[in-house]
Amino acid sequence: MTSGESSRFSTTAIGLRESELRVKSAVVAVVGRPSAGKSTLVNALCGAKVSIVSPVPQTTRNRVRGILNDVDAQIVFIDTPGFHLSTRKINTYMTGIVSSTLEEVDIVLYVVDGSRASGEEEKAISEAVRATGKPTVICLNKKDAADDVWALVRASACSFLTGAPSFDVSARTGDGLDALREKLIQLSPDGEQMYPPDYYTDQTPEFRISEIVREKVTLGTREEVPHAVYVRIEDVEMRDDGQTLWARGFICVERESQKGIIVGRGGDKIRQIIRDSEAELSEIFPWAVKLDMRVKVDRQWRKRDPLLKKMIR
Ligand SMILES: Nc1nc2c(ncn2[C@@H]2O[C@H](COP(=O)(O)OP(=O)(O)OP(=O)(O)O)[C@@H](O)[C@H]2O)c(=O)[nH]1
Ligand SMILES: [Mg+2]
Repeated sequence: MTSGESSRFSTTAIGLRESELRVKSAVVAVVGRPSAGKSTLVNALCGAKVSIVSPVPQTTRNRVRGILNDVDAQIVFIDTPGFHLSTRKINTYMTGIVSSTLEEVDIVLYVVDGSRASGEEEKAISEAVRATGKPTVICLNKKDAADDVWALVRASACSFLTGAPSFDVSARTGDGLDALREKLIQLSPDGEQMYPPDYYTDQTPEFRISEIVREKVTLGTREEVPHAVYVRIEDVEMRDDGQTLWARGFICVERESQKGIIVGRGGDKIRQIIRDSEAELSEIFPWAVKLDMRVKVDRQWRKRDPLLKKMIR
């Protein structure tokens, strides 16, 4: 389950002796172009759904922590938004998250979509990664969809980051992940467990709920709509029966027309989004989850600094 904070736990607080907590331990930034498969990879490495996934670029907007617990290792992955060269305000916030995450971590895991030719963005990310001087692992992803560009993309990534080991994987099928996991553990310094060993993420229930709802909206709509949506959870409450978690909130869009698309004919679309979200959330949490979501227009939200500052962290 989740805790509210990402801070290190004191050994006495969880009742273990210091000597029992010495493990290989590292914080790893997961960075790369939008849609490279970073979130799919973090989920696969952690063995649990930690971060939302969709074919729409820039699905991830925040730092999302996922924890890999092994017998003698604990790795905390920080999934980040896709690095996208754009001057739009929201993109500059997301790129800022990538840069600050690179500064905080022990190791960088640079994810490259091996099925897609490299471009200016790969060059810019590689430069940002190289500038950190931190141990870096290149992960060439989507091996299951590899074609003639694969070898070229690998050569190009390795030439930008000379000396960094590279791994061919499919985050979707799991192919190649054992070797990648081993390498990351090998590079990790000796240290303490940062979280109790049964934790796989540190996200708050509000954040998890808002992300799953946004994922279902993203998967159920097209074109500009996924980018125009944010989800705000106002209240989360345990029902009296102690078995049902109830959450109330808003799906916010920029325009009336987008609201119409999400509500759908006779409310069909929003009902489906809620059903799909409740089904997945009820798997994630140890309780049934019930949602009360309204769709609301919040014009120009992507241009408002105070909201973006609060939302993109
Ligand atoms: N064929 C194939 N598709 C993959 C693989 N990994 C991810 N995908 C797909 O690629 C798309 C993007 O995956 P995400 O994990 O959301 O990518 P991301 O890098 O987190 O994207 P952003 O958060 O938008 O930056 C989704 O449709 C995934 O199902 C893979 O190994 N093989
Ligand atoms: Mg992502």
